[in-house]
Amino acid sequence: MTPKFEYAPAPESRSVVDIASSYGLFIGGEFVDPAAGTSFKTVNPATEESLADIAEADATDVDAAVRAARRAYERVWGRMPGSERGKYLFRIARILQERAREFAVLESIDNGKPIKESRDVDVPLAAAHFFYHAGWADKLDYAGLGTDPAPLGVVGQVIPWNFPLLMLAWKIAPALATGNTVVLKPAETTPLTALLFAQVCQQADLPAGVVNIVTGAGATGQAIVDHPGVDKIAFTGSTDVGRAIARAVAGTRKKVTLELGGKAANIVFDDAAIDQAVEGIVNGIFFNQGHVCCAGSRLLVQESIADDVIRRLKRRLTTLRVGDPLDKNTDVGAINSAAQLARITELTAAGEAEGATRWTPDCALPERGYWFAPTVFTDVSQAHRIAQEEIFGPVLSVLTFRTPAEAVAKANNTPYGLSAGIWSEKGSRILQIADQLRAGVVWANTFNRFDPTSPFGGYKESGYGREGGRHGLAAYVTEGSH
Ligand code: TAP
Repeated sequence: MTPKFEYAPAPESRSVVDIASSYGLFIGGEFVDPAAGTSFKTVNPATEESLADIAEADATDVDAAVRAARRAYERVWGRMPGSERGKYLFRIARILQERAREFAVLESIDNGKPIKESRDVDVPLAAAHFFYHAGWADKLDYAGLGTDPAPLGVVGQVIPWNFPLLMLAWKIAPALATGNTVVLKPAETTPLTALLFAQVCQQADLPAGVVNIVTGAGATGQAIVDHPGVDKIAFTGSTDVGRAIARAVAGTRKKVTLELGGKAANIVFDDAAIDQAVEGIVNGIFFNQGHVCCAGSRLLVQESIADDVIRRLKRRLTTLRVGDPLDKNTDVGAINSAAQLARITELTAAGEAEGATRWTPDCALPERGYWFAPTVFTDVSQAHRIAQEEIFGPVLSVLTFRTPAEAVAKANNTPYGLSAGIWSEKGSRILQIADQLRAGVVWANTFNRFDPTSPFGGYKESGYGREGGRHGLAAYVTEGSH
């Protein structure tokens, strides 16, 4: 089948959502100008067109946001019965559902991800996260966190650009359910859905200052981390920045949770249902352009079936449609930024230079915007950079193994430990291998499945702390008496 790599803008989608020409900071329940009056632009990565001017928060603005959050915590939110807090969370969840189309279109415009993913994954999961935590708000005594677990106070939250709304939900929902107030910084390249969420907080009549959104780049995040009035830092992003944050909070009273990078192995055994596994491999690495911390970026396939799996995988990849994120038929959207595209380009060039074999489906990419064709590397050795470093793009490195022991050894041969996948028809084998994998999440005969009830988080350099489920609540309360 001829690949379709066309880019046809879908102008009608823009009419679904209003994008203002400029946005202020959301502090104390209202949009305010930044103290220094500076701003930056957020760009549509599929067209390089500027979408809006975004206020840049400095330390003065962060201080104002932390003070607003402290006031809201002391006067209202920290004292409110859980049953009342739960009502606000239910209200937010319902508004997210009602405005789902707006959120999905805005997310795809600002981030570059295909609309079918923002519509079917990001936005419904974000709403589900609020529904789930709304249910916990009045049941915290039964969460196994000791009796009467108390909130921590003001929480600083810093999130990346790959799932802007969903990461916001992962951060804000448990913090609010447990009675904390929040100062959140979205990533510089994807602030728009966080700013629309600020409007949802207003619409839900959330008390002023319970949620504050401060936009900016790394320096804004650092100002949150360094602020003495913050009781806890929740961070999702790269391992390098995570390390810097761990150093910055060392010796302070601040609690910290870190969700960092990954280099997951997707392990296919010779008894797996191969077509199903091929779908799982494609979803594992090409979902969200591979901008996924738990992406199945290393395929470990048993030697006896490797040729067959690679042949079927390549055939499947020629049917993927790369292009306009707002087109419902698009499978692979735009790379989020020029900087990320440069990183992917650099690492894939290193893959070739180190001797791996590069393959992409025959394709023409749009001239404007940031694009990268789905790419598969074979003849990859464990020492190659493309087998060790997180590429965070639509690039799969294929390695082979002979025995289950070799599969485990190779899967664990990474500084990361976030996720893994196992494909096998034998339940006993799945349980045995899962037990030996040093990964926070192990999927069996599926990949990239998320649910608010299920804790998510890593080992080793993938960070510490869990998000989601009962375990995720623990990060937002003091240790109660058991
Ligand atoms: P980072 O560069 O680490 O950025 C993450 C966030 O931290 C952004 O909001 C960033 O601001 C901010 N930041 C940058 N420097 C900072 C500093 N010194 N102090 C405080 N905050 C700072 O990561 P990214 O490029 O956005 O995201 C990709 C990485 O996130 C990948 O490694 C990926 O694996 C990881 N990730 C992990 C998970 C989980 S759950 N483990 C989920 C998603 C992503 P600016 O963006 O404005 O610079």
